[in-house]
Amino acid sequence: MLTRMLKFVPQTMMAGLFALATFSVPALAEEIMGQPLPGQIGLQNAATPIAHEIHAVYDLVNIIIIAIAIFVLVLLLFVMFRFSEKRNPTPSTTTHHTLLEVAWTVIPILILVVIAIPSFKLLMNQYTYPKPDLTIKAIGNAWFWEHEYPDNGNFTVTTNMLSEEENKEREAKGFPSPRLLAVDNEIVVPVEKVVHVLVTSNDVIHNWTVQSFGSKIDAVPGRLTSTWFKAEKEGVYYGQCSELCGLNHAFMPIAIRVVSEATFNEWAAAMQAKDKKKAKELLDKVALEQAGRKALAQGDGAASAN
Ligand SMILES: [Cu+2]
Repeated sequence: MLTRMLKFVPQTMMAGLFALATFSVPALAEEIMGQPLPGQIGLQNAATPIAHEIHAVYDLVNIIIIAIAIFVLVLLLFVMFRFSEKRNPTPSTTTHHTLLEVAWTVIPILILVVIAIPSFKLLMNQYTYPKPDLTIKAIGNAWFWEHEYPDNGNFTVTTNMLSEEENKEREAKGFPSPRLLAVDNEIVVPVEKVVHVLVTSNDVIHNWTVQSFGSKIDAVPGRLTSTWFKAEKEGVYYGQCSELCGLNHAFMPIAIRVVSEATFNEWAAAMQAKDKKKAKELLDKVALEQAGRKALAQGDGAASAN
């Protein structure tokens, strides 16, 4: 808890200052979607309507926080200067000021109302599930994820994180393979479709989190929780278990490959037919295509598509 708070405080402050300075993420970051970037401050890029809304609320609250902090600081400095013993040797004995007391009660209430309105709207939207195009079931295990596809013949994708050596091997073959995020078996969903995720656990409490989707929900043994997302762009989106669950808590990433509907159907058919080789080949092809697009957009030409 303490380390969490220690980490959280400077990050929020930095992000706040950053938001004040620019109100956006650098243009380069725009193209890399679902993973953290070196030196990044602020939130990971939004890739769903809910994530966009989270960003809007985050920005609004940050602006209010910074404005209040500056106001209080200026007020303190003013009081220290104007009412120091030297400049104000005989202090006033005033103890009440009705108008001022009403103001410092009513203004904070109004500020809270301004925060509450978009915040409640966001909460409502997060828990209002549009009709699903696809439902998957995420099962947390110590320490890996399983995802079942009941709509497509009930096959299961079991996901384990790649080791350092496996990462290097993948990189050598031209696949982007971010450390602590890349996995052996990605889960696949179609782009621009509403996906419901039913979440549970086999052992202890885990948490199914994908930052760019604005999805974060506890995976509780014996219970079914849920979240939903509608990915706006093709690509790969990474998340992590976000409930301290034990020894390898930090090493059970979630990797979601968002693809066209046709590619999804092809992948799902191969998985259903237990043709794992074909499914894997298809995903490798898509991964290279998507990485190539990303590399071109960055203008560094290192597409490495072979
Ligand atoms: Cu976990």
